[in-house]
Amino acid sequence: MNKWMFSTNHKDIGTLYFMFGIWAGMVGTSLSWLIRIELGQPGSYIGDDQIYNVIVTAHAFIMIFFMVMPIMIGGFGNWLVPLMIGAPDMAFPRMNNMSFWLLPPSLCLLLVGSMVEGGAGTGWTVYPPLSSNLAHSGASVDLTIFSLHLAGVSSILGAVNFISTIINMRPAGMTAERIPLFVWSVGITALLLLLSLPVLAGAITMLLTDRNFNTSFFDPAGGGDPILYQHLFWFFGHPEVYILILPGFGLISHIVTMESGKQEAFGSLGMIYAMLSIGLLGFIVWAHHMFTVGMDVDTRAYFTSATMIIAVPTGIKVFSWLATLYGSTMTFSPSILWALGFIFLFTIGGLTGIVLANSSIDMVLHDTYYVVAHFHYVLSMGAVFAIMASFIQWYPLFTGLTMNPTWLKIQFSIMFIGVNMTFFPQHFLGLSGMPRRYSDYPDSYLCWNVVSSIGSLISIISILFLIFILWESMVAKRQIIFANSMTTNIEWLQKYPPAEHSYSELPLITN
Ligand code: HAS
Ligand code: CU
Repeated sequence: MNKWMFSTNHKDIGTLYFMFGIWAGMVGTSLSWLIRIELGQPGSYIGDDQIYNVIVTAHAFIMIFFMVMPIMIGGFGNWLVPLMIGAPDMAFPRMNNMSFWLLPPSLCLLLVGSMVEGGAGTGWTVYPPLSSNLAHSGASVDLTIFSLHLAGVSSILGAVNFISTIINMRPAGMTAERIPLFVWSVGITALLLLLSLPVLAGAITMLLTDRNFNTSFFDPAGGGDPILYQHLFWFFGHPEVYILILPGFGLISHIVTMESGKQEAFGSLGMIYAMLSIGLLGFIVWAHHMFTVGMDVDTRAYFTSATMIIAVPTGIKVFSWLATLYGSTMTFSPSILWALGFIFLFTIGGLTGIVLANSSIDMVLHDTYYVVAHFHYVLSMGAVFAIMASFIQWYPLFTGLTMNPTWLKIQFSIMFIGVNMTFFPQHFLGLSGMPRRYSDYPDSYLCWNVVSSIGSLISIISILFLIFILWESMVAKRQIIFANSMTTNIEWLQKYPPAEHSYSELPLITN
């Protein structure tokens, strides 16, 4: 155990991230279940609106910072980036260990913050004045801020590590356009983290001093401005949503390429430029989250236009995946099912994003369930489906074992039904005006809320089934030899290793 905890090996650390992320995912899922229980019937179930808001807040934080990011960047990034560039390990292996071990204390602070003194019911955006010491006296919000500081340090160190690894530890022949797409996606993600997290850190530090040391950065009574906080938060927050999806883009590119039996993704140079454009544009659209603060019409026009332009590089990604699949013989293996699910449902989520980008439409849809539906399509069916596809695709590499492919396909079908049943009706609720972050609603919203809650139960059942499939693969100790799925065939894995190209024979760049 000790050997493992202090390991500097990228695979061990990747595995630690997976275990951490899966555990956090279970906590986050439990919280989402509480939300859907509360909203599955009219009237109050929990009986306390502050507690309801605390649950919503913790759900979002845990899913974003302790589930998706650790699994995608920490888990897949650590496992696959060194392998794909043929490096022996990450550039700073001991710092890599520290990045991981900053997360458990961060999660503890977050959970303690939601359990003491009424909890932090601020939403993941932590807007003042709700998060100031008048509306949230007590230690909860301070603990949440400390939690974010630690998670931020962890991510920044991780980002430095990935950037150094990718720039310095490639073999001599691996020029930029030959770097595998997943490695590109992690590199760009790391850059976004490096540039956006310090802004969040600054904002929450200012909030901390407003709360505890009588500054008034965000308090008009002292000459401050709460809108400043929103600008700072979303300058981080919007790049953050691309941080959550870009590694998924990279993973999906590899799965689609491998499963169509091709050597390279369609338009892989275009894919690289598309990811770079998404990363760059992600920094200049933040105020589309703030259309209702009373912006002048020109600013609204700018942020609407800039936001909509992101559909172009994202469209390049979607159509390149489809073009990669084109002409290949479909295997319908579990991982390609998840990847196809990703492409389809992420596109739906992206299109509702374009709808929300129109500032005049957003005036009515802001803070309604339409927004909740949008971001769950891109996250619960985008980021999570990419994670599922990849975990299944690379499980034989990680463990040497295979999961039952028939069961995996059944599990995919159950989850596909569950998530769509949960989140599609939320578009209707939003369009008819149901606001987010309330624990109750008028009876006219009952029907679709019941459908949504039943859907969430179906998703939870499918996750339990996945845990069973995982457990079964471990007790059966089924080695990767001949399974009826291509992805679980070791010979096939050897023939087509996770990297698009294998450069391991080439000499390392040394400087
Ligand atoms: Fe978003 C709110 C707009 C992508 C996550 N987003 C959120 C929130 C989260 C989130 C978590 O402009 C809520 C934050 C909170 O707590 O308040 N989002 C967009 C746009 C895109 C987008 C334009 N979002 C994402 C991704 C996320 C994510 C990726 C995480 C993984 N989002 C918004 C806006 C809000 C917002 C508003 C604020 C709403 C409010 O009021 O609070 C784009 O990146 C999506 C591009 C993808 C596509 C699909 C594929 C492209 C194809 C090409 C053809 C399409 C065309 C468009 C030409 C567009 C196939 C035609 C348009 C038609 C409608 C047919
Ligand atoms: Cu945004």
